[in-house]
Amino acid sequence: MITEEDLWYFKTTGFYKVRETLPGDLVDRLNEVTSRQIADMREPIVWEEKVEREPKNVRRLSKIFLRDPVYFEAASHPIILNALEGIIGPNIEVLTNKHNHVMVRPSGSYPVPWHAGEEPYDHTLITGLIYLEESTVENGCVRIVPGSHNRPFLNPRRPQKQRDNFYDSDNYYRAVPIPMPRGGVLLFNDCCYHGSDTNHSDHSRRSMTVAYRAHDAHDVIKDDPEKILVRGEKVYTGHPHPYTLPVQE
Ligand SMILES: O=C(O)CCC(=O)C(=O)O
Repeated sequence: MITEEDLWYFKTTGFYKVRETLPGDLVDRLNEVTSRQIADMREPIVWEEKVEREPKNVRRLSKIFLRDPVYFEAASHPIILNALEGIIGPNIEVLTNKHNHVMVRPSGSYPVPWHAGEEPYDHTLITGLIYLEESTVENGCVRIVPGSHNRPFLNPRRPQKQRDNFYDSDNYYRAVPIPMPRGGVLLFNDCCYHGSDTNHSDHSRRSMTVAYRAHDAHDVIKDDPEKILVRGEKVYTGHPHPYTLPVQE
C-alpha cells in the first residue's frame, strides 16, 4: 500500500514509482512471449519504418491481452493493484481499448513525441508502465513533466507530430527522466505530458503500457467488454432513472 505521503507526491507530481519489482520469473516469461511475437511479426504492430517490415523494426506490439495470458497476469499483479488501490480506490478496471501494448523500442528507435494521454478534465486514468527490460537515459527512458496533469491552461494534448524533434519542446526542459529497473512499475496520471527520446543503445527497451481506471460507480451498464475488473466490485451509486419521487403520505 502506498503511504499518505506517497499519495501527496503522486497528486502533486502526477507519478509514482512502485518500490517493489515484479518477480523475475514473470518478467522472463513476458520476455519469452514478446520475443516470439516479434520473431513471428504477429500483427497488430506499429513499425519503426513502414517499408521495412522485419523483426528489428517492430516498434510496438498492440492488443497484447489478446496475444498471451502472461500480459494480463502482469497487468493484474498484486504489487501493482496494491499501489493503485491507494490512488484510485478498491474498484479497479483495466481498459482494453486504451494502451494495451508493449513498446519494443528497438535500437535506434525514434522518440515518442511529447504528449498527454488524456485531457485534464477527464476521469482520472492511470497509466502503468511495466518494464520487461531496464530503462535508462541512454535507451530512451520515459520523461514526465511533473505537475502537468494539473495545468489550468488548455494546451493541446499532442503538441508534436510523430517525427518532430524531441528536444524542440518546452516539455523537454520541464521534464524529469525516469530510469526504471527490469521488472519495475511506474504509475502516472495520464494527463501528464510525457515522451521518450531516441533509443541510443544497441539493445531494445521493452515495456508494457496498461490503462487503469476506477470503476465508474455511476455507470448503469456494467458489462462493458472493454473494461475488465481486476479488483473489487462493480458497485452502482447513481440515482436511478427515471427518478421516482418518494410517495407522499
Ligand atoms: O516509455 C515510452 O517510451 C513511452 C510510453 C508511452 O507514452 C506509451 O506507451 O503511450
